[in-house]
Amino acid sequence: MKFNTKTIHGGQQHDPSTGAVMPPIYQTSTYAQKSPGDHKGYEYSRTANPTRTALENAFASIENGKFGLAFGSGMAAIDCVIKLLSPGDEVVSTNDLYGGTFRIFTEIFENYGIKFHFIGMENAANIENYITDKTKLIWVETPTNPMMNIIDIKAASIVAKKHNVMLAVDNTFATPYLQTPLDLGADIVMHSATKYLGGHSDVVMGALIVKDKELADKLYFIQNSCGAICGPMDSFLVLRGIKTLHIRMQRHCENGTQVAHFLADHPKVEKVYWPGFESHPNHEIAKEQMKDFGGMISFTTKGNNIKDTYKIIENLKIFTLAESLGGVESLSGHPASMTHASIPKEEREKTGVVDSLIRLSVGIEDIDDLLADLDQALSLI
Ligand code: P1T
Repeated sequence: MKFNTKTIHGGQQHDPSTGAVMPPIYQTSTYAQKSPGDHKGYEYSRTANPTRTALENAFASIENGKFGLAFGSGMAAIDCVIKLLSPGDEVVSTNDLYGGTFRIFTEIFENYGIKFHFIGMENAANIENYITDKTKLIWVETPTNPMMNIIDIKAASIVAKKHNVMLAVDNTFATPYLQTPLDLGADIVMHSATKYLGGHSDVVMGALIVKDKELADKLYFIQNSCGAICGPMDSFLVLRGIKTLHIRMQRHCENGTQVAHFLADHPKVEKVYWPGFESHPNHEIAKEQMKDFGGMISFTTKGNNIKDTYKIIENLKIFTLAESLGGVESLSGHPASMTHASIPKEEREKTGVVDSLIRLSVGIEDIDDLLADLDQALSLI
């Protein structure tokens, strides 16, 4: 199946009991057994639930993996990956990443004796310099949140394979519409399914996808043992979201392209971070590993004045000022005080997350309305 068919049919079957085209929301915690162990494949909904299974199969299908796992949030999915490790193990992570990921690494897992090296990965060969005999995992986010840095997944996977360490890729910003990291050599793909996979800003969820059975079994064991699963209603919503992922992403990319160029040409805008520009660092790698450039854009205004920044985000009318991204509606965000507030100022400024940075999640509204909205807000400074 091609991608646009997989989003709708991948891993799906009509409900065996009724023929229902969409899986029912199996709102049940438990399942009748005839005799101990004699059941129809389901025992208890922490372990497995048929609506969640349908979604997990869809995750596996769209990412070209074999096994999918759904969690109660993106953070719960990341938590599951790090629980593969033991005290003393080391992780090499990109230094530009979602603030919550930085927080769980440094404020939760460092307390359990896991060591994290945060490094610039614009040159993936640099990763090798931080690998020791204790390194077990390389953590990549690409494009990164919020600077849209591009990391060469194939090059990172060559380093990972050479040193026999796992490569995990947070594919939240790109989605499998734009790139499939497992095909480029990654071992684990992670998503905040809250974002583009769900697509409608109505659910918080996380996902993991792998190809390897042994790795999948370890992750399922942690998922079941620690219990950070999502419920059947949320599983249904994300499954429904995935069915339109390809058409939504196509429009996000079209609108993103126009917004990025509009901002780049605007006299009050200083810098625009969007991987579609030839001048964007690693643009050539983006062209190689992604199908298009997405609808996430960050920018700064001339003078780097926080008052101007606030004026813009407070006065945008169609772009709602809110955390999160990837829904049908356009959002604006202020990473320094919102999504990346958990990263110390001097750390975030090193990667470009300055006080005047504005992040846009360009939605799928009419492009004329989006450009007019940006124009009126920028005219106020
Ligand atoms: O919010 P949650 O579903 O738990 O996912 C965490 C997460 C992980 N990885 C990336 C790249 C993310 O962007 C996120 C969540 N991000 C936001 C809420 C945000 O506004 O950037």
